[in-house]
Parts: sequence; C-alpha cells; structure tokens
Amino acid sequence: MALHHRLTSMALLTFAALVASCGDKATNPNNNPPAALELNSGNMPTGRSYSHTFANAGTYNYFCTVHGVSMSGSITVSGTTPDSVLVTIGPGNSYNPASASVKVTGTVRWINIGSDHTVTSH
Ligand SMILES: [Cu+2]
Repeated sequence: MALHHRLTSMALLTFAALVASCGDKATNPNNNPPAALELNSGNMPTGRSYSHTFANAGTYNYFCTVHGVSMSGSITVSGTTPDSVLVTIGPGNSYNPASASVKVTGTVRWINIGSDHTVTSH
C-alpha cells in the first residue's frame, strides 16, 4: 500500500512536471511560429504589380528571393505624405528607387518591367 502510494505520487509529480514543461515551451517566444512577412509578393513575372499598404511607421527592408540580398530595397514609413509611391522593378536586378518613403497608412506599388523578381521582407 505504501509503495503503491509512493509510486502514484511519483507518477503524478512526473506528469505535473511534464505539463509544466509543455506550458513553458508554449509561452517561449523562441518557439512561436514566425510572424507573417510584411512584404511577400510571391513570384512576379514581367508586367506584374504588387501593392502594399503600411499600417505602422518604421523602416521596412526587402529583397528579391530570386536574386538574393544583392537585390534589396527599403521603404520608410513615417509622417503624413506622400499617400502613395511607385517603385519600378528593373531593368536589371534593381528596385527604382531602392529607397522610398510613404506616409503611415500609405501605399507602395511595385511594378515589374524586368525578369522574374519578388518583393519579400527580410
Ligand atoms: Cu530579382
């Protein structure tokens, strides 16, 4: 009886430790799924455009997943103007302008006049 009671207590303690362990993992931000990308155009063949409206101020860096970080750009979101900005992709592996600014709640539209590219946050 005493042995059985001790084993049951050990089993319960082990179970409680496992539950606590799982709880710790669930609240560990390092194990959370990655946040959705702010910019994620997917592949853009020539002629394709992609638009994104920025809700929050900040600097948003992006690159082309086809050509790597050597093809990069950034959007600065701040202030009250302009309402929108156009970024041309190409010719060549470049965003023009590479750095652009738009107001908070403003929209950036990329239009691709080159080969396949993407607009992807990094
Ligand atoms: Cu590219």
